[in-house]
Amino acid sequence: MRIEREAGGPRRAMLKQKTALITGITGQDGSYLAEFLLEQGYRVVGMQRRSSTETLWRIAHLLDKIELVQGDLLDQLSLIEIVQAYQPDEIYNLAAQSFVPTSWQQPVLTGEFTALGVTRLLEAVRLVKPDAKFYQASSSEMFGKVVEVPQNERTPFYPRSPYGVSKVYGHYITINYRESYGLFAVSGILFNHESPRRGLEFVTRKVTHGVAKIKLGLARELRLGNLDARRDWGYAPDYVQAMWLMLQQDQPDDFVVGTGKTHSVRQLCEIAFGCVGLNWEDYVVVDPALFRPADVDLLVADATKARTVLGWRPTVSFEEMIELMVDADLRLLKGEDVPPGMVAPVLRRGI
Ligand code: NAP
Ligand code: F7E
Repeated sequence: MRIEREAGGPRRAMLKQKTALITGITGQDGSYLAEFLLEQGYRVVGMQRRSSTETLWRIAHLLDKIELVQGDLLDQLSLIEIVQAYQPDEIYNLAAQSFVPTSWQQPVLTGEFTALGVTRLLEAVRLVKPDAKFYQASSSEMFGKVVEVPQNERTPFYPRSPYGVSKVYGHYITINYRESYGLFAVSGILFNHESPRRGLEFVTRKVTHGVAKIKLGLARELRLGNLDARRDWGYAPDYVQAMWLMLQQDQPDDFVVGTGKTHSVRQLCEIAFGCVGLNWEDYVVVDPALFRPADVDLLVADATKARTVLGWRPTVSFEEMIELMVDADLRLLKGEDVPPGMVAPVLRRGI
């Protein structure tokens, strides 16, 4: 929180609370960002799309501290009305169709959410609150079939999925609104980041949850696709701090955020099964149905700029993160206390 002093001295000192709007607050990153911004003293407003089923489990522990408002990246007017009503100082656009395989099954919808949704939100900012600072959740998937190793802010893009293509659009439209209208709009090119709140379909959580099920006798095998794919995997709570730091700079700029270390899915399995004293080769089954039409083989970040300009550094190693995820999944499946924001209603019923 910033204390602003007015003319008249400290007696007239005024505490000005900043308002942050988060789209995608029900997702992994939205939940951690909301926690972080509350700790900084922000008023946090989360945009939630209408659903007939429960999507609030990651933020259930925050519901009395944040404000939720219904809106959808597909609906221009809802975005304009939300920006008008809350007059946010900072806007974090985290909402997206974020699962890469789904982007081949629903490429048009992915483009509507993940690409054009960014323009709709930027239009709302331009028309209603052009002095708001805007963060766009860009992705290392934009580097795709990488043309250099490691990847930094100057590395050319070569996306390999409709998701990656949509994120390239979101990245460039953010820069275009900055250059066309002078908006404080930044693009954070974040490499994969994970946590116990990660969706079960993403490979780290699929593996840690699968390991826990096998250890507890609830499953006998774990079916996976491409074990050779390599990713730069970091810990999600570290990454939401980088988002915030980007909006605290004097000038808007784009940053790559990652650990600089890469591991294969095979190594992920070795480490995760090792956490419970099992040999991954006894349980992992390679299923050709889980291979992607085009995959990203190798990602590794050169986050020098984030380190030097933002002072950002990862605090949790890959091995520590996988261990804490396996531990959290074991607790979840045993019905013990779990970290906040982890218990999906469907899992609570043991399905
Ligand atoms: P996530 O867990 O999949 O969350 C996505 C969020 O977007 C959910 O809150 C979802 O709401 C919301 N959403 C989807 N479509 C929407 C729509 N049409 N209107 C409004 N909200 C909508 O994703 P995440 O891992 O937190 O990632 C956050 C952002 O960072 C995403 O844009 C993702 O593409 C990007 N990113 C992620 C990573 C990573 O490794 N996690 C890396 C780079 C970039 P529901 O709850 O209703 O589904
Ligand atoms: O896959 C391989 C798969 O789905 C990682 C999103 O947050 O990060 C995420 O995208 C790798 C791929 O993440 C399985 O082929 C093998 O090479 O966990 P993932 P992702 O596709 O990298 C980026 C930065 C984002 O922006 C996205 O929103 O793992 N893999 N076997 C598998 N992947 C899955 N999901 N399931 C498998 O069984």
